[in-house]
Amino acid sequence: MKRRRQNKALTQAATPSAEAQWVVGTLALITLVFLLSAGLAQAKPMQSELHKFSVVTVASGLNHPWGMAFLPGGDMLVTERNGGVRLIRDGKLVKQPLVGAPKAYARGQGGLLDIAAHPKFAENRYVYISYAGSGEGGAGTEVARAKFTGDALEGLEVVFKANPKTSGSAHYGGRLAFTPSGDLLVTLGDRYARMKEAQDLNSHMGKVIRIRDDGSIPSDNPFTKREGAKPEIYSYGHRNVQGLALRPGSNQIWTGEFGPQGGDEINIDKPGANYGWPKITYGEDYGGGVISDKTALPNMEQPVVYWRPSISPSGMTFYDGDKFPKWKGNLFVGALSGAHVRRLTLQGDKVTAQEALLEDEGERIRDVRQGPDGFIYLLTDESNGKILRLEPPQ
Ligand SMILES: [Ca+2]
Repeated sequence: MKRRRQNKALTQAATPSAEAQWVVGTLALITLVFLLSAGLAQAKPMQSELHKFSVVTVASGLNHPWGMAFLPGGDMLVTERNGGVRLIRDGKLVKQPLVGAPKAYARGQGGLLDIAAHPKFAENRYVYISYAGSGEGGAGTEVARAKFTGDALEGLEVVFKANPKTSGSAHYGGRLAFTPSGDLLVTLGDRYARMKEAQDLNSHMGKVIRIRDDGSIPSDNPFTKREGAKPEIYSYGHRNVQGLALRPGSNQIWTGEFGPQGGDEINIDKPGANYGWPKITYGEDYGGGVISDKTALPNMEQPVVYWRPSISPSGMTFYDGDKFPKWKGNLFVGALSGAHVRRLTLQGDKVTAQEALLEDEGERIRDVRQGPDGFIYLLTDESNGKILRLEPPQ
């Protein structure tokens, strides 16, 4: 009995010590988590030809983030390829994906793709989302819009479906941009059907299209009066366009597309124009086969620049902010296989210099955008994908 009491006393004596250990352990863990999150927010200094800059991790833990949209008031929406639309509010990633997103065919390169806010978002709350949608025949690029209520998407409504749907899960295109007149541009890949579709005006594959915000056809689209042509088509002969940017101070639409092995291109997109794929190309088939022995043909557009070997140009943007004055007017292109951000200096419509930024980071860059704050935002294409921000050094 006495011994038992003694044991109990020992046990009791041990309890505060265990608690103390627990408290110390928890404090250490909290400190570690704090230090780690402080580390995430910490700016990593970088040197480039024209500017020193810092890379800040805004958020991590995103599943292959694909597109981003900045909303008035400071919110930011980011798509994840596996189906999530994520909200970044007050600079922090909200834990749960938004309810009400379109159901995407998330396989291969398919899934949720880009997201864009309506130019009059402040009035109508519309956001537009592109994605791979499944249906009869396989899958194809679709665009839907919904109203962002502040914590959910409501009233999802499909405004465009690429026709035909086909098997396979590659080359959806999917980049979105609004023109100054309020029309929506959508890029559509060739779905890896290179022998025919991109040149066929009766197919949406391998095209850039232009629609009104409700999905109807602008009357001045180039092929509205041509029999057998899809009236949404704005330009054709593309392979897989994932770069789309309007050049500030001009009416120019610039696109970037993946070539096959070699032959990635940046083009100035003109209504009705043919960009040549697969009749002309600076690339070759994977493994070295010939796709075309021609790099130019009459009535087919030449790229502003092409890359051999490939860098895999994805999202891109012109910089016109005031945070990096010497980068003003430059085109920034996210490179996937190249794993860097390519900065292009332009003189008129000519590329006069190129620089690879963030090469040492080795991140596949899916999208590049300029934020309303004048900083440059990047998405990394990883299962633990990140939103990175380039800002002047602190
Ligand atoms: Ca071309």
